[in-house]
Amino acid sequence: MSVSHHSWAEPYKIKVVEPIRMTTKEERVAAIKEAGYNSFLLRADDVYIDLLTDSGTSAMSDHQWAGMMVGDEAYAGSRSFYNLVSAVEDVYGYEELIPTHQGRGAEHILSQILIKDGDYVPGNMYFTTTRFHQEHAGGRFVDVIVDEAHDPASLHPFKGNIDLDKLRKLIDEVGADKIPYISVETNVNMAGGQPLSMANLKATAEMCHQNGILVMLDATRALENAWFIKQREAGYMEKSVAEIVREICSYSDGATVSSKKDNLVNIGGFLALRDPELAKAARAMLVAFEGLHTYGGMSGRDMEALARGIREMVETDDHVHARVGQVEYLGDALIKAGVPIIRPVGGHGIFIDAKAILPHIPHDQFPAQALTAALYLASGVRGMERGVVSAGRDKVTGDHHYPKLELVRLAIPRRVYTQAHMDVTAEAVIGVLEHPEDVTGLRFTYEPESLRFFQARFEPVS
Ligand code: PLI
Repeated sequence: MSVSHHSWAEPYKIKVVEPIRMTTKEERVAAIKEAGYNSFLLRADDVYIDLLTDSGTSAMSDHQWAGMMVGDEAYAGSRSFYNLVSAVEDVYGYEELIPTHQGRGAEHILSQILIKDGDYVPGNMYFTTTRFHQEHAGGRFVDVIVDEAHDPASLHPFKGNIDLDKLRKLIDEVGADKIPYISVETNVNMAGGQPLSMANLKATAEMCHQNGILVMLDATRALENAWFIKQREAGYMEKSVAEIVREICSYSDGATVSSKKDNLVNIGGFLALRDPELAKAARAMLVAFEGLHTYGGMSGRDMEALARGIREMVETDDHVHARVGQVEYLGDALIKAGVPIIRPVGGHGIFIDAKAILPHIPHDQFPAQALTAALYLASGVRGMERGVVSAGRDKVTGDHHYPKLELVRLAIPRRVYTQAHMDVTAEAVIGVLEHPEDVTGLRFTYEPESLRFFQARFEPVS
């Protein structure tokens, strides 16, 4: 599918290293039990290759680290804040910046200022914290992603697309005045890091704006989405990812961003808007829940590193080429070995189809949670469940949401691991698949009420 003309290599060399340690089988047996079979509850010291998340786990550049030293810690009017404002304006094209401690801080504020009790918020598949804040504000999330997104084997090049018929139907059913905005995620995380096309985004924005509905991006992984548009959509091959990111944002009225991903920092995020009145309402929330409007939830050095990370990610196309190239390298190794993973390979990680591997484990015994624990036990590689545990319960009926996708995610941190680490990871996954019948289902011993996947505890079903 790639149309690139040359093979990739990392456009950097390594200046600092951090030792990692392989554990023994006995240590891992004790660690996973102690963690209640939840990879979120493992200590990082007990992990060999950490693919829990690509969030906040990037390696910063020397230029970003230098920025940490010259960050301006003024409470009000920090120079680093203004550097961040101009980076967001130059790269994303939004004029109003509301800095937050991370993505969910921005989601909280956006949901509170726009959603009224009883409103509907359509989106291209849910994300955990995004949907939480929409529901917390009294809204109801409605999935309007294309059907192909729910099919691990579909090779559709834009599985993140909005299904315009589903959106039209929702507008007809509930009325546009009950839909404050559509939440459009770039490179949809829960679908496997799958992009939406520029044409689809444009058509979605037209339908929404004709009906007075705002378009709010979750632009957390807009860079990776831009790379796939460049590879797969007619007319974009000669454009830079910088131009494509700008065009993606041009169709929207604002965006929430978790800067812990594309933006190459370990903490931070922002809400960006066009409408100054809406920005005023957001800043009123900001000072109550995050901090003064010129730092929000970040220190000056965090804002300085972020401003530099935003510019760095689009400085050349080589960065994102190597980033997505490394993910594809792991994906290709697994596909070659016959491991069922979401295809096409996504932007930020590999998503293993646990239901296909563990047909003997019923859905309510959490196949993906069980496979995540088994992979850790066998190899020290840490992934994350993205299935029924992550999906939580229906607010109204109290039943589990049963997503069609029951996945183990191996998310690849940016600029952190080498190709050899990818080889070892592939070997680990292939090893577990030699005896899938050894993996048993799990049941809750503790189930938190909301965002349960973070802190839930389990035990094996005997
Ligand atoms: O973790 P935060 O609060 O900075 O960002 C929340 C968030 C919002 N949108 C999307 C698409 C995300 O992927 C996201 C966080 N993702 C995490 C933590 C992950 O492991 O994928």
